[in-house]
Amino acid sequence: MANPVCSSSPEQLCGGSGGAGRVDMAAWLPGAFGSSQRAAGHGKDDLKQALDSHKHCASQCANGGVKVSVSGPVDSVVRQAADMLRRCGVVQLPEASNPAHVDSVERAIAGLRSKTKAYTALLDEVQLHDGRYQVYLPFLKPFNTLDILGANKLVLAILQDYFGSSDFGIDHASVLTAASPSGNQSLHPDVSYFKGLAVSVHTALQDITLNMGPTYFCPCTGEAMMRDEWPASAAIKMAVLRCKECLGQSLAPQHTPRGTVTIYDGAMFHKGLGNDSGNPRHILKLEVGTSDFPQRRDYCASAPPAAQKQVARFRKAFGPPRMGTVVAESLPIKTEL
Ligand SMILES: O=C(O)CCC(=O)C(=O)O
Repeated sequence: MANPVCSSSPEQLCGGSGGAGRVDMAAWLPGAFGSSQRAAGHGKDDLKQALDSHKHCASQCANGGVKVSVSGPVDSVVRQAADMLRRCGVVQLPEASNPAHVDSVERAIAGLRSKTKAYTALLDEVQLHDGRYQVYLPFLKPFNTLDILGANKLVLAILQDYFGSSDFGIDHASVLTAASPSGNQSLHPDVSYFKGLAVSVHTALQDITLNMGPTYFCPCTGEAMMRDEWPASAAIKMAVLRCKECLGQSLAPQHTPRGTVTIYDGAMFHKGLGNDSGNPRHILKLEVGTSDFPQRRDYCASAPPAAQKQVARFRKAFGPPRMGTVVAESLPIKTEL
């Protein structure tokens, strides 16, 4: 039998209580919209307003796009990018990584691939599904600088603005590959908690077209930290999980030029689309979390032991309070796995 939440239009989700195919989400999340009396009476109005505002936000982000040009005064670029990330959950910075830089990243990855034993030890074919895999990067030259991982000064300043007063540090770094063919993933957040705890920084290592299955986003999703906004954002999250589709407009970039840096909050719903282009899609993936969140989340628990060892080295070098940006230069650099 069809799930009543998903067989309802988003309007119906908010519109009724108990009619066929209609679900009163205020009743569905008892107490979420204030006192129980209020939830029974007016909670659905609050939710209707929140859903309208969510849909408006998603349309603005999907139609207006989430790109911020990196040219112009740095302070203004940083502010615009962090604002876009807060508002839409995702921001794209075309040309944040220049062609020469992407060339050097590619050379370094080719070097790693040529060391078959080390590459195989760092390969993870378990955590990413539907034809995707990742190779964790070793904490070795040239991967042991933030710049090569996609966190140049501009990206660091955006992260600093986004995380505000919270400390933040690296979670892990890998190269994600979506082979061709690879399937359409199901929508998921990377972290099942609130916004503002973890972000992904993806650098496109090639021009990514729609048939290469770019990352697809449900803009403006993710649980809010603010007490007033939390119930509605949690209800929307539950509805997306049940419906397996964005409630508002989705965003699938038609073309992501090589060198584009995409930053998104891990609480936002997203998925990799299917790749039937005949070419693999490669992304440099850097994940960053606040304070001890990377340890608590423990994303790498099922990664190969050699990968876990490298992740620990990255976390030690690029940990809180500001991704090791003060101490990184003085660290001894190991040259072997
Ligand atoms: O771009 C993709 O293939 C999706 C990546 C993804 O979902 C993830 O890294 O969590």
